[in-house]
Amino acid sequence: MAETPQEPGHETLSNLLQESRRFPPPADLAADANVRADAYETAAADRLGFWEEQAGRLQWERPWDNVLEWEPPFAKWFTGGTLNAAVNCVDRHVEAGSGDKVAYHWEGEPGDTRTITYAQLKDMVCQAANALLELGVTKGDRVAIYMPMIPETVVAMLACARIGAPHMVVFGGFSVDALGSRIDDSDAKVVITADGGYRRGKPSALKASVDAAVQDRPGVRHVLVVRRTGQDVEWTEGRDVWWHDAVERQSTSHEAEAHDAEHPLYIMYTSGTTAKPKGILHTTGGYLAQVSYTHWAVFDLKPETDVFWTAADIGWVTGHSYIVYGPLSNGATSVMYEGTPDTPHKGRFWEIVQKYGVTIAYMAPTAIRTFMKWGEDVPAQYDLSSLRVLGSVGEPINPEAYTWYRKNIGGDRTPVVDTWWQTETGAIMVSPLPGVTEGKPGAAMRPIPGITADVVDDQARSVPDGGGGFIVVRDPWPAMLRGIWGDPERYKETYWSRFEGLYFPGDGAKRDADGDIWLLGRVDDVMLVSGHNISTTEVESALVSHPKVAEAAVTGATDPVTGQAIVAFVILRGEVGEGGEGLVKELRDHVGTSLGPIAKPRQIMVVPELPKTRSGKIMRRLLRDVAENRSLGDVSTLTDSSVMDIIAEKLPGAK
Ligand code: 6R9
Repeated sequence: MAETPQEPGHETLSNLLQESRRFPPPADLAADANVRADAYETAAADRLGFWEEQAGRLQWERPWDNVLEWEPPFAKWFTGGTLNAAVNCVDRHVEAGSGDKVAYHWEGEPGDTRTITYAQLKDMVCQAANALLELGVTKGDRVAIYMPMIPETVVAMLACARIGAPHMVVFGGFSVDALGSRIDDSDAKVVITADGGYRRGKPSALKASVDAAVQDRPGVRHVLVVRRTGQDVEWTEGRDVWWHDAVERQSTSHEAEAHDAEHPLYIMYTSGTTAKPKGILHTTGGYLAQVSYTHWAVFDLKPETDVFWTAADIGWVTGHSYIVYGPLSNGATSVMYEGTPDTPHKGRFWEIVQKYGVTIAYMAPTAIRTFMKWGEDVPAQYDLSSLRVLGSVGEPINPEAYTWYRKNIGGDRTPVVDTWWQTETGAIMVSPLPGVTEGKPGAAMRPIPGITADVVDDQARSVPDGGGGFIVVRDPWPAMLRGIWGDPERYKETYWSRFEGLYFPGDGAKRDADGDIWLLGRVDDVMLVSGHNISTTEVESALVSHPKVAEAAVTGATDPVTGQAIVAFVILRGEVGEGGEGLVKELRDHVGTSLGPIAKPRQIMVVPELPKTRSGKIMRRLLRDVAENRSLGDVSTLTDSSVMDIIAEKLPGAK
């Protein structure tokens, strides 16, 4: 452990380096894999040529003149080229004879289902595009989308893309304030919403939040409303329009214009910690090229036979890239599910896998840890033998969660790809390749072909094997953000000022003895305890490796003696109950044995829930507020704001 004398602030704990479990790719998958080991070298030898080849996966109206124009830190990819993202996702598959192929097996939470073919999707997208034009939306206008997980959400996004109106999707769980501030910042002209959606067995209202948000925002000229739940809604004549009135009477043909490769495709806000949310801007050609390539390469997608399921919300970048643009650009068949994993029962996800024969499933570690908490008997009741690749995204996956996922969901057979990326990167950046990489629980392994990510120390020097520091990206990549909407200075400052000439995503990382990369969470979350840098991820992983713990969140709280002290919040596994008297000591000792005495939490609190964002990320800053007895900061991006009340009930200090 990190007792070796080094300069304070430089050491990393070494427990994860001891992970010795290895899972080589299954022989049949490797033999037939989309990507082989030589892809790394080929891409490195001619990076731009490699991405040019990937852009060739798409249908271009006019080919590009230049692959890359790079005026650091501003990149333009495939300049001079023109294409239409919606045509690439839909029309071209229909034209190629795949109109009858299923684009989405959609499953509503109450159990209603819809099957949408590529031909139907094309008609719906054209109708919606015509309706948006009729509502006065023109190329370049921003359209806000605040929707449940229903097919019309995808249709709305593609209709915007088709006419060149950047969409701005706001997660349906966000508050009125969060929606309002995003409408302001992006200056959206139209909001597309639904009366409500189903969550946890009940219709939850969306239109009411939109009403509250647009009330004092006359810039929003129309609200287009899908009827999903049939619940009562308030109606503002002239402004509000039903989808079934405005869209369904439109012609199913719409001549799509090809847009510049650099035409804005969408804006997606990331919440940040305290500051105002950043509108991350993505453009068309480079984004689509990398999303399409990574979806095909990282999941070994066979569009003819696979059934792909990203169990995430479309209001998260993961939904944009791997429910919508990746799968559709590859002509894949996807599953889309509206609701929560425990409605009406805890086996809902596995029932869906069994029902549709899902072959590739992609989800967040937070979901996996929840399934661990519910116990392995739940998935054991379903036939999951169709699965051949599993993916993880959103947070570091603890080695324990990885092995549980592989064993209980993947039948000890499927590779698990731990994919590291961000809203800002647009697409997967660091990940194993399922037919090439020997899986190692907890490690995202190495940059995918064509990406030059590295781990550097605070002087921007590449760290040797066994070293820790920060993840950076050396060269521009096609799906990179093109900036922060309306704020180029903040873009430079946030991502390009920490290390000269390098993109800094804000995550800590280390390189193990084999040279493989481990992501350690946001650097803001790193704790400094008696001069030692300790990552929250490592303490959390140590806690989760205890058989009684399902989930753990760790934060640093100011401490008069050690500078910062480690405070842990744990959720126990279902069968453990309250845990009993000796549990806290047992857990502290367990962390001490796994990581060393310095990493022992000062305090461990057993809680029923943890505060999380739309993507399942734990909002550690709120826990820090609790640990330091402060009133809570901004909670508008919590998926469920009642969680903090539940924690408060358990803990005297929390308000
Ligand atoms: C796709 C997405 C980005 C942040 C990122 C990092 C964390 C995502 C991860 C991961 C470790 C992984 N993150 N994937 N950390 N291993 N496989 O999550 O985008 O919501 O913008 O979050 O999520 O901290 O910087 P976004």
